[in-house]
Amino acid sequence: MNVGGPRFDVVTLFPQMLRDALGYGIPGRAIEAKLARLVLWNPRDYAADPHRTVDDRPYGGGPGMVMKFAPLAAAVRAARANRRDAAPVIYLSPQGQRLDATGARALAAGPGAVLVCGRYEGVDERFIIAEVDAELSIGDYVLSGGEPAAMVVLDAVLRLIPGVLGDAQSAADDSFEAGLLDWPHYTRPEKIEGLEVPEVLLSGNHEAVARWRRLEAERRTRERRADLWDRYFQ
Ligand code: 9D3
Repeated sequence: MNVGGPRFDVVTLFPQMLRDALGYGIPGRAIEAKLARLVLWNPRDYAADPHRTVDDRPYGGGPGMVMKFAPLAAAVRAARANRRDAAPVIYLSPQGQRLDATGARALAAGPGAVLVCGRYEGVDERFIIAEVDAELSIGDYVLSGGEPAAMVVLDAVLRLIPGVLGDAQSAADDSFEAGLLDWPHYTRPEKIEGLEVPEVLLSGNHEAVARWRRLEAERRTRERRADLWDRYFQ
């Protein structure tokens, strides 16, 4: 079960945005190595009229447009029918539960999901009622659509799939996985505009280096992110 890693279907009016963004770096490698699958669905391909209309004016008036039920639902149903499992349909939306490390870990460990990206002012509420299992936000700021959020979700999730990261950069070592911010990093040269590398990092004493890094990570977390620090000591 779940051989080949999780499968993510993304329903989006701009599939090339996702293909492009997830073609690089760690997510690119994960997909290339078939440790995860990405399948893109465009609601415009499921619009029945000659103009392939996907949006319409909001009932009640006001500015902006709303994504129509029919093309969206047809695209999601096509994605679901194309899967052999019953993965959740997740609508990326500012009204959703906020993504965190726990949520990313759950998505990486499961079968995947059908991610739905909205554009314009949002989608017809009846689409959410009929097709959506959960809503997911990436934070309290306004994006121009769900696509950048889907990129963030998939970037965070794909790197957690076993085999995607090498042992050398194991996900378990990451700051948020450990519950701490990162420590400071330095590389050559030893002196830059009067700024020197902390001596311990040049000492060759691996125990002392590990102690220093842990202390710096803790200090920075305490000073910059009291919220994370409190959870670290729960
Ligand atoms: C200015 C538009 N707003 C009117 C009150 C509402 C609004 C509509 C559509 C706000 C954002 C969006 C598009 N955002 C997303 O699709 C989105 C999102 C986000 O904006 N912030 C954080 N997470 C997400 S997930 C999807």
